[in-house]
Amino acid sequence: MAEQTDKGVISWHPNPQTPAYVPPAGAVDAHCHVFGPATQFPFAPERKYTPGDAGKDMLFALRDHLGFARNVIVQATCHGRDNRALVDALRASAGRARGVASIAPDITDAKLQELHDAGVRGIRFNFVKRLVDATPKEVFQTSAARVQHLGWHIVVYFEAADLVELTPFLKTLPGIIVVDHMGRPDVGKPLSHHDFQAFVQLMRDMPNLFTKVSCPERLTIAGPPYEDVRPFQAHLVKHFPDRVLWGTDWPHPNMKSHLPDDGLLTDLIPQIAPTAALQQKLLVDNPMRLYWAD
Ligand code: 0GY
Repeated sequence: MAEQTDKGVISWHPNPQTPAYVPPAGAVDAHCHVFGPATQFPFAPERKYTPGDAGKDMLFALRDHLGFARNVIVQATCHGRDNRALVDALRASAGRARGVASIAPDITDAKLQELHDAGVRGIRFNFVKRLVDATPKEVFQTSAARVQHLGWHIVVYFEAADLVELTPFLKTLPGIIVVDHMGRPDVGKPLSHHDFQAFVQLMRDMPNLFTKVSCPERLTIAGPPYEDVRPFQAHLVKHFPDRVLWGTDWPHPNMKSHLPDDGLLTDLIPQIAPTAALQQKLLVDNPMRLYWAD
């Protein structure tokens, strides 16, 4: 269970197992966050949750423990559009981390360039209502246009129930679009259910769409080892091997049911990407193309 401390909620496993699975050389954990430390990087006033500190040193130690080479750090909503903790982590990573920021549409070109120089390669649009107040789609479209000259892509986070409404918007976005956590399917419904098939069809229709086969700990109904989520992950890896990414989601914001063990999550990779060739694409080739192309 998550632990409420006087400094915020701890929802990550303090002693993740050492994975038996060894990721390929250069493997990327393409979805993780940093929180604070709050004394140095205060959380945003508009945040919907307050986590405990989970800073860059902890993240880099986890990266090494799990056998990964690189991280993609995604700006978490608890830091709002204040990307300072993210930028600090990127600069401290010696080139081993790249970032996804949250920006305002009127951000200056100089500030965008500063983010780029730090290692930011994308921006995130969040539609999950429990995490953020709604942003008009036109605002997101302006932000998307602002970052095209930098070659950045767009990360989108939404719930499965919102896919139909969001599809026309997604089709207007320029460049590469990465959907977090497989569009959050309801894993209580079968793989063949039209909700998940609508997402699969969108992957077919939009060659610029990528997805992260991440967050079984969030999507599961059964609990660890997340067998109910595995068919969804494996299906996407099998059918879209060049457009899938994987990440731990450490430090697992808002997890309440249990503390996810990142070692276990790593050990499950061969079950969703069963061959060395698929693992190489999922963990190395695909994220390197998106985040370390320059
Ligand atoms: C995730 C998922 C969640 C939180 C955030 O930015 C965030 O606060 O993304 C969530 O609560 O589902 O990807 O970390």
